[in-house]
Amino acid sequence: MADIQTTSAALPPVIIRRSDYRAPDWLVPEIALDFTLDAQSSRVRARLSVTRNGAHDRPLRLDGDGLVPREVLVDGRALNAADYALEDGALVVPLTGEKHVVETLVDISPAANTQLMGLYASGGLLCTQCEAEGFRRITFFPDRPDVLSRYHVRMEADRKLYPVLLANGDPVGAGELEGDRHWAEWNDPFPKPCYLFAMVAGDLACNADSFTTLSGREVKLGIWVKENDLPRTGHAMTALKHSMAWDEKVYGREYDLDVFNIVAVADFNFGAMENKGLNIFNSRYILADPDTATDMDFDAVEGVVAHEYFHNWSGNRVTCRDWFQLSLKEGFTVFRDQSFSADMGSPPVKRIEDVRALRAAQFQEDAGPLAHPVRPESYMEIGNFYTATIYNKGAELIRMMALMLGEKRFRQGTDLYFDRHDGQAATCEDFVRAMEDGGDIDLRQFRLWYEQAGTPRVKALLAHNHASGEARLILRQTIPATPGQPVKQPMAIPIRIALFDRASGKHGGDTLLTLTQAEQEFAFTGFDTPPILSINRGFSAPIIVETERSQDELAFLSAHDDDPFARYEAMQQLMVNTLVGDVAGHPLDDAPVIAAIRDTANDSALDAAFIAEAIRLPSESYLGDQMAIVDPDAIHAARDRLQAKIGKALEPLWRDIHARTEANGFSLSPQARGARKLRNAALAYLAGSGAADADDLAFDQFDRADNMTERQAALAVLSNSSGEKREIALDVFYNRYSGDALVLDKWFQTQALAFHPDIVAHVKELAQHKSFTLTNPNRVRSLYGAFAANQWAFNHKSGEGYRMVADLIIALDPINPQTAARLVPPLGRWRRFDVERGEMMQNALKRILAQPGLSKDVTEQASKSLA
Ligand code: 0A1
Ligand code: ZN
Repeated sequence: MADIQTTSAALPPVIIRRSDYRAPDWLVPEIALDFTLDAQSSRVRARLSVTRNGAHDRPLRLDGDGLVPREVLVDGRALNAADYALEDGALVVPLTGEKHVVETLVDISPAANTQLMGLYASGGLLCTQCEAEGFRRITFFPDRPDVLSRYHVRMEADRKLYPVLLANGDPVGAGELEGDRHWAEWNDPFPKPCYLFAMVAGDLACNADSFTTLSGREVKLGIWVKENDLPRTGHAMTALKHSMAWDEKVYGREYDLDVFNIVAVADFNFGAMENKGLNIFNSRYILADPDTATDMDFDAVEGVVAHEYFHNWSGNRVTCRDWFQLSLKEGFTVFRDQSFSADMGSPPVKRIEDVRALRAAQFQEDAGPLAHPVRPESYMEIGNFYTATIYNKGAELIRMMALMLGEKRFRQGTDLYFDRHDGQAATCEDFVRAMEDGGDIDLRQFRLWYEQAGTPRVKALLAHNHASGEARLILRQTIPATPGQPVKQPMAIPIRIALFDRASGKHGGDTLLTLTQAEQEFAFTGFDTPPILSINRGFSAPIIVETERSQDELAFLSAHDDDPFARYEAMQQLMVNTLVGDVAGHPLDDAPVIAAIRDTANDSALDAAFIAEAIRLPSESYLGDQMAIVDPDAIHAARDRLQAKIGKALEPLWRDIHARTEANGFSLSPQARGARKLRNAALAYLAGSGAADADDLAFDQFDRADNMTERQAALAVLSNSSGEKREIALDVFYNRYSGDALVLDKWFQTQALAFHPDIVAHVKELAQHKSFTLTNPNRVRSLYGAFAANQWAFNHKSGEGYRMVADLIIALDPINPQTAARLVPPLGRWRRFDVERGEMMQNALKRILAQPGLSKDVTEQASKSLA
């Protein structure tokens, strides 16, 4: 059966509201699923035990998307078509009793499913993706997270094509059938919502291992991949075992089934999926070895494996009542995976990376037409709400509560949360209440963080009185208007500060202030001279801080702040001031920036990874975020100029670093990784300096590297260059890795992120390249996602960038609306640019909206972006 799209822009968009929540009319305590699998046409028989929930006379409504019922039976009796109805794809069955068994039979086509939601085919595998609303593309069911069922699954398939048959829970039987077919049965004892259902059939090899839980139960672990990929699964397996041990130690959470399986698939809309006992991953978050994965990729594998594993408690054992509560599982789980990764590596560097990601994605979202609260009030298509706000800002909310409570009381709160809500579909409010009850804190005002969108701005003014030795800190908060929320109330904002004495370079202690009013004053005594303010240390709150600190004061903090995040932040601010001054035509002296970079790079007490972070220039898009109207060309030019100056002024230092960080053999140790990061930063500054031999140095690094971290960084440097080595390196790279999809993605991505005068033409050519395809989301993102993130290139004054991305969205929408919709937000930033660019972006959005049969996904994003 074809991949029917049942919803289209032709119908008036249905808006789902949080305030409309109503408990389900019917519950489904048990479901038995019977699959006869085939790529072209699979048969699905579902047997649902349903019970009426409360006193009402409403019929049973089973969601469906593109399904045609071949049979419908109630308590074993076949119904005629006149006995049930189909409404918007859903099957509506009138029932008279309190309990019934309802059976349906449908045929679906995995091979025709290009949306990658429901049951689909990927490189010879059959696999599922059900979150958020994919289960309704497999069978008729109340597809909402507050209907929890026990699943019994039988799978039958060709034995040669699909020798491995996996589903949630524990395996309970398997056997051979005639005609070279076989079957397997799986049973999941934990009631779960249907978005956590999963099944995989394919020819897979297994990296098998085991883990003994705290209470001594042995869990069989399996990472299932294509045979060739087995050698690249070791890092993921180590990460899994570390995650299991960490969750026991830090949260007291043990794994609960006898098996835990992970499958890697090449075609996947998002990162990975936490299906109970059977996580399904985008292969880019499983496969890693030094030759094909960068250090960042290794970290991403570790972080995503942990994230999905942690969902077993924060998401599966305690799930969400409705999709407005998505951040209940996602914010908390991101906070858990961030804490885990910090514990596995360097906490300061991890915090810097996380804040950079938050600012790049979430702050921009919060400042634009798609801004929404961490707990949204309404949506058209839930697939559009897997956002940086739900995930990353949601994690910051949990982090703030953890900070205010302290380690012990936060743990009391989470223990209470898991105890109270185990086996339930809960709400964000339930989480906050557990923090209050378990941690003994009043979070009444804090709840506004869940309700109000927009990044709070806090203005800090520090006044000093010589006579009294008093320093007064005045903090003023404002929260900008966002769509549907013109007026905001002051929030409870935890801000860590320290006041430094200029002479000693020290401070008298770190203080946690909680700002609760629009304006508040805090007094500190004992300062003979005006102290220097270190504020929002550790990035204690997800806010924008505005201070009046001079370049001298920032330089002081760049050298003395003992909070690594604040020290990094001071360096960044120093550079931002210089660059924004240049763009605005009020250039500042760049000597303090150059001196701070030199001193940081030479500070032997600092580790190399931190140095590499601290000396890095702010991104062009972060600089744009600091301006009222973004001028992409001026920003690009100013950043180039400063990079060249730093490169030239410190050329011997960069040469020295580059030479002395060359490793003799590969290692994944923190020292070796730090050295690579610093080496790549030095190479970038050398290239920026315009040194005559920069391309040669880059090519040499590219050629000799025994790891992808150095090879890709060198390729990135060469991609910016107009010299002859550029093409040579790109060809060598392509030919070497043309058989490896994940590395080819890097080839596309590196070029799309480049600063090359012909970048727009390059991306156009790449879109026509024989290795480019619209059917693989990783490939689409590696070219168009990267290009749209390249501020200078995407916002080319010709408008070519906007046109190309709009064309892509239009072409991709009928194939994969979810992935197409995720490329819309860059076009929605039109208010941030000059009138000419703004008009071209709006025209691109209008052109998209004018397409007949546009998906609900793209319709929602494009219409909100224009508003
Ligand atoms: N719950 C997953 C995210 C996810 C959501 C939707 C998907 O559909 C394509 C896939 C994954 C997570 O947070 O990891
Ligand atoms: Zn998640």
